[in-house]
Amino acid sequence: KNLEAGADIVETNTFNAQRISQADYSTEELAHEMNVEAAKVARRAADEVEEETGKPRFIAGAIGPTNRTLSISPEVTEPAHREIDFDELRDAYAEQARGLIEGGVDVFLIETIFDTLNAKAAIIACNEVMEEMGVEVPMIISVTVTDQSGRTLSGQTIKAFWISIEHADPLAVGLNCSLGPDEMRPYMQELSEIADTYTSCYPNAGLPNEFGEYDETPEQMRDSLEEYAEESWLNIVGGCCGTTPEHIEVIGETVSNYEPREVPEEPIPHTRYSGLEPLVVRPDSNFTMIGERTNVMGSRQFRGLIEDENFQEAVEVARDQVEGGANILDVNMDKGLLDSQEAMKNFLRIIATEPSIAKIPIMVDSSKFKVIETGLKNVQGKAVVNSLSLKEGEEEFKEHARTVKKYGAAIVVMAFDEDGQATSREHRVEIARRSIRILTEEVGYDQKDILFDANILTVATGMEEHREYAINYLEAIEAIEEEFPDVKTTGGVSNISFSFRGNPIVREAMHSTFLYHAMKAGLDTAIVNAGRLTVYRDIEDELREHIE
Ligand code: THG
Repeated sequence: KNLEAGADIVETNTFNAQRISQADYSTEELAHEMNVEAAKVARRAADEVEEETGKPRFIAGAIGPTNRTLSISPEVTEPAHREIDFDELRDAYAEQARGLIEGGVDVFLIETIFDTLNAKAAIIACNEVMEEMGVEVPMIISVTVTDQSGRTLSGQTIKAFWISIEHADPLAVGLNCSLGPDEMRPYMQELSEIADTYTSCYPNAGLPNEFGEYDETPEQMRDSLEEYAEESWLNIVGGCCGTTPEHIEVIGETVSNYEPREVPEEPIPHTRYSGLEPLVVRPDSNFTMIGERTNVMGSRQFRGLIEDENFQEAVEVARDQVEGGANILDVNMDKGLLDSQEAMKNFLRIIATEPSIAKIPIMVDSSKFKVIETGLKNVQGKAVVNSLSLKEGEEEFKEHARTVKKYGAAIVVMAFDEDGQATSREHRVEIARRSIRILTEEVGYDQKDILFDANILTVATGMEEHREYAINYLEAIEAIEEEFPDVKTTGGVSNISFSFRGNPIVREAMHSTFLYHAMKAGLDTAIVNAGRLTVYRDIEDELREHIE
């Protein structure tokens, strides 16, 4: 009936046809079959109407959010608890995607997204299944906002949502379900401005009434959606809960009088990350500060709290970094006896439930790739991985970078290679050149998603060969910024002063002096103790001269 009403695309009736939702009815073993059969039913109808009318019809495999969420704890007293984990969800989605492909869908429709981490699991599942089956099926990714805050249920803004999933390179991104067409207006406008792909919108027929029914008539809904078409915000339009073939017919007739939206080219041409909120690094943005203290190797206090599993106090360390001006939060759990994977998972889950912290993007810091991947499975936004390098050779570097890319994260690359840590200016720049070439040409990374760390090494150790470490770093930064303007440069500033441990006045003066010169050399971001940097001009002259 929807096809006869003029729909070009119909959805399969598979919104909850994965084993997680089906477990509520003990029908989880039927999940695969449900998807195959649902796709076949839709396929048959679409093919019939296509034949009758001579107009091509498509079927979209509906992949719902499931009834579990990866970013929210159902237990108020246990913020690290989740009803499900990333791998379980990904596997359930994969089973569904396999069935949908077997049944013959033309496109995946990952829809009604209320938690972006669930959506990331679905995206990875679809990509893995396509690779396994040797087919390509485009994706439409459709989010839902729950109230007038314009955020998803798990707290992300629309822009942060887009930044978190744009790596999927979807055929279209859009909004569905939600409030009803009037309330969706500002969010649809925003999405259409920032997405460099097609946009879609299929609202409910208004808000449900006290009986859970939807009252908006076809004409009412058409009037709202006609405005969207007039404003050129849409490429794909339709109806969700409460809409009937009549709604579809009326909407279709009206919007066909308008030109579809033109896809903008690179609407956000800058480096971008996200937490619950977006972080777009424009040329005129302030310097990007990365908070270093949520690092068990970098803070005795934080390590003690994590070892004692005093997560409540550990969260305060994170909050302190954010309040001190951190734009990104570095999290590192690499400590001998600690179960680093478990600690990374738990801490990231807990801070995910603290909006004042979760608003900023996370830097997942570990020297163990397993811990990095665990981190990526527990962040909703577009994260930064810290770090990869050529230390173990090109093959491992590429393999790890490919994995990180699946999660849509940016990468810090350290100036390390098979010969070890680069200390000369030339070696640092050569590693930058080689790693950036591999990431962009062989792995498909955008330069904007690479951060290069040319190694801030400790000076004033008394060792002759350490004398030029700082100047070599600054010169390397200048050269890398010149050659790769889109790549971001970074570094751990507090490393410079380890030789003055126990002398915080000198250390803090060294940090801000070094940062002052590094910023002049073009440094874009730095890992620092946010909130504890002295102002360069306030440093006593004699001390500053010695440092310089
Ligand atoms: N590059 C990249 N990542 C990094 C580093 C880098 N991550 C870790 C580190 N280096 C940056 N972070 C810190 C954090 C803390 C300190 C130094 C660097 C520090 N801590 C005091 C100390 O060790 O003396 C801790 C004192 C205390 O216990 O409170 O100096 O270079 N990509």
